[in-house]
Amino acid sequence: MDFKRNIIITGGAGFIGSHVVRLFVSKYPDYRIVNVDKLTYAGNLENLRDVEREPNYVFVRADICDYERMSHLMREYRADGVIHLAAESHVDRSIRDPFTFARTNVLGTLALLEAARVYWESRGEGYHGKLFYHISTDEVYGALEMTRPQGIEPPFSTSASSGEHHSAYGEEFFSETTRYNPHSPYSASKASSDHFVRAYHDTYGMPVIVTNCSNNYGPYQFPEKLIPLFINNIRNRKPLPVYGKGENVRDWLYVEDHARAIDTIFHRGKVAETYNIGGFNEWKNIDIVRVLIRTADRLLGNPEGYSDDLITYVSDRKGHDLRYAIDSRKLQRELGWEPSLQFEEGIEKTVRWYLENQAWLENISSGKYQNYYESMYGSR
Ligand code: NAD
Ligand code: TDX
Repeated sequence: MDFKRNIIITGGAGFIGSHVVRLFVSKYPDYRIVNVDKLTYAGNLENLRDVEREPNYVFVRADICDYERMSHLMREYRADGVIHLAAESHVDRSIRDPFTFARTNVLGTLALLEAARVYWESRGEGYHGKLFYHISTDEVYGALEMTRPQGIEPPFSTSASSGEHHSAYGEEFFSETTRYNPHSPYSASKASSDHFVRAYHDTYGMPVIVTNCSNNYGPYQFPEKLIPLFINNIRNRKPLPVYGKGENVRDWLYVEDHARAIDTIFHRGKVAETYNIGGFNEWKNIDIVRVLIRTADRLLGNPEGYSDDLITYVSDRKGHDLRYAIDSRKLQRELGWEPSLQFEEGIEKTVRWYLENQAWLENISSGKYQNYYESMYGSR
């Protein structure tokens, strides 16, 4: 069958990637979606059970650092688009094991870029109709100051129809022109990969887009990250390890809204541009933890306040960035994208999903999942 487009999505078995694959496979039956994923501890094909039999979906287990393999896949699937999400994504792991982050996030991105460049140039059609779309993070911009008095009630950050926005936590936001200033090995590796992608545009003329998004939350996130970890711990009556004083601020976006933004930008974004993606939704960690406790206790039928005593303050993360806040007005103004969900609604859906999908959590936490897929797919 001839497809209108052939798109390689890397990291499609991970948290955000699985939502992007699901959206593209179902919305564009005339596109072939090739999910290229190494299936590290964070990759899980269970996340894609509902699309795995679709005729326009292909899964390939491969490491993006393997240049020969990436070149082969570009040719085999006649890829005209790449949406690159594969990465090592957890800050705490990057502090313990920075080399793995440099390898996958920097060298892996470079291998993929080079494979795309060589293939597209070999076709002799120029770069017409091609796009290398790189998914990155707001963490590359570093940390913002807290400059406003505390104690303002939610919503902590609002965007008025006048285009103005306000934050309870500070005057500044990250814009597309904010200078890069990464602090963790994770964000340093993502910053480096962003630079390589832009260099491929400036040097070879390759059509690229980079987007930098705020913290995502929602179903299928690996339970090492704050929100799924804490929901799981509340359910199992385990301590909730809050780093430092819980005062750090993150800007949260529902994962399906990120996937929709990726769809919009892939189709209508301007080549060589950067777009920031976020929902003007800042929360202090400790306030998020309280919302999670309240929601989970209600859904579990526990009395109000039942899980409050699980909060446990632990040593702070090394180099812990104080505040992230994304200014996404360019994306709203130029491409008309807006987040669809209010935070309260998104959190309710998310807590409910993890409580109802205990088997998913147990499988990936127990290592049974890895053994199963090794037996299914070997080391291919
Ligand atoms: P994740 O850790 O859930 O998934 C990463 C996926 O990449 C996994 O399926 C894993 O198997 C795969 N992978 C890792 N190394 C690979 C390799 N060498 N070759 C092939 N596949 C490999 O990550 P996520 O949270 O879904 O993040 C996806 C992307 O979005 C990352 O690039 C991340 O930097 C970026 N991002 C994440 C967030 C967030 O809040 N999670 C926010 C902004 C940007
Ligand atoms: O146990 C915890 N206790 C705690 O206080 C964990 C896991 C986290 N935290 C804090 C650290 C952060 O301030 O909660 C906040 C959120 O932590 P994470 O869920 O680890 O996310 P973060 O470090 O902000 O990074 C995430 O968003 C940006 C993703 O993991 C990145 O891939 C993305 O680029």
